Amino acid sequence: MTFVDKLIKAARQNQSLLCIGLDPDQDKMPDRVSVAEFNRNIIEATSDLVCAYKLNFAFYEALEEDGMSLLKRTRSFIPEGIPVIGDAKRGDIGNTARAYARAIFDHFDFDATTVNPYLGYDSIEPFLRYRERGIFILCRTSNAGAVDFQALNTVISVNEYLPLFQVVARKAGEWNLHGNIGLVVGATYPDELKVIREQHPDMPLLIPGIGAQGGDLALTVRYGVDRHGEKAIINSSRQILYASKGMDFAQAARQAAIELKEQINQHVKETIS
Ligand code: OMP
Repeated sequence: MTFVDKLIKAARQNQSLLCIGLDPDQDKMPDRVSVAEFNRNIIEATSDLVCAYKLNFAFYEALEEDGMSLLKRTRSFIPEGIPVIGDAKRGDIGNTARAYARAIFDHFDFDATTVNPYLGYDSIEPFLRYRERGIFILCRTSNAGAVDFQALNTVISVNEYLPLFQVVARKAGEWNLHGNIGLVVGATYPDELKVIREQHPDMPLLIPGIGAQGGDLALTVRYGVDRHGEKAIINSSRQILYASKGMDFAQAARQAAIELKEQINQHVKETIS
């Protein structure tokens, strides 16, 4: 089964476009709970409410020598049918990219990953060879500094200019020979999201920035979903994980996930009706 098939199946089964980002931060967790316990409880409390989980490598790497085993253990807590994105944002020369791809797909067995396109095609091609896995290319990121490079006008041909993020989106279409590419677009840039969805009506879009970063949920859904109201993976991490700092953290996360999932579904209904 391909990543997209698995994504659509989980989204339909749970009636959800919500992706929970499992980004563990010990300063925000109850003191007596280990990271493994925290993640396991969050997953058990929310796995019927999501279309995917996303694990950002940074939060595991920061846990020093335990980090990599916690990443693998957390991945193993997630039920079989739910796709898991290893958010590693890799980008390096081909030989190194092959090692990154082996680690993410063979060792950790993630269903999808995120990659940085700055080094060009040969840095991404080793990931694309894994035809059953999803490769999300950073296109328009959610942060304020996204404008530093991504908004710059780029010469395409004589008298033709496009902002760099649109060049990335265009290249992603050309590189998508196996149908396993998706794009990362921040919820904080709805106008750009609209342009990218119009350019790629069928591509899965990973959309972070809802909750702590203040992205607009109504516009994110309206511009992010495909014509069937699918293929938008709407990520929220801190808003769900740290809904409570007390021992009721898992129930609080469940409640926050239910509310967000229902709001998303309401907007989907309005968008496709
Ligand atoms: P919250 O802001 O806590 O919901 O977390 C957002 C998650 O999405 C973090 O893991 C970020 O690293 C990630 N992210 C963004 O916030 N913005 C982007 O443009 C891209 C990503 C990502 O690739 O997931």
